[in-house]
Amino acid sequence: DKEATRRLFFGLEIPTSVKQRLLSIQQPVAGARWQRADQLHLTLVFLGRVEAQQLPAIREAARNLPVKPFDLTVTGLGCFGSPDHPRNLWAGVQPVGKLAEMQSALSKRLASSGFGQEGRSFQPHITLARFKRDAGSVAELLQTHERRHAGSFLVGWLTLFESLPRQGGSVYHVVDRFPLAG
Ligand code: 2AM
Repeated sequence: DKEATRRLFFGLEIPTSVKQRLLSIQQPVAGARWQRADQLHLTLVFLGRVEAQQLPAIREAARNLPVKPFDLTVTGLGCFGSPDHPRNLWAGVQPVGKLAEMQSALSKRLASSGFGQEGRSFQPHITLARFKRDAGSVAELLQTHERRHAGSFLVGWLTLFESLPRQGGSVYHVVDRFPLAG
């Protein structure tokens, strides 16, 4: 029953100052659906549709993750698809190693509680725009901004988000926050 499930994922919230710098690269590209400030986030683990009764186990898995808080820099631009046929335009982060460690610790906890994920490798990214099938090129935009820094922030917690489909793009609500305990 769809009504009884929620579409959930774990990720990072992005500070407002970083969001503002990310949004400032927006420019008209045919077929682009730019994300609004309130939609910007970084996904760590996508859970998909989850039943209410599974929530306690999910919360438990995220509690006291043995990872030390660390600084993350939002830098660089890339796309999924190709620059001339983009599907997703995103900002990258550095260092990826620390974040991958956190993602892997969380994944393992979730897996041992029975929440297996697909075997996709972790490609940390902050989606800035999504594109229709016959969208315009982002080659020039990528060239202009490929090394752009959007600021740094301290990653001190992970966030459980709910994704609500809405006209004009999904809306993301914070369900809960889990401080890192390393
Ligand atoms: P995206 O921005 O690259 O599309 C909510 O939908 C978040 O979960 C988005 O950040 C989205 O990534 C990500 N997401 C959606 N479906 C996913 C999937 N099957 N596997 C991994 N991440 C997914």
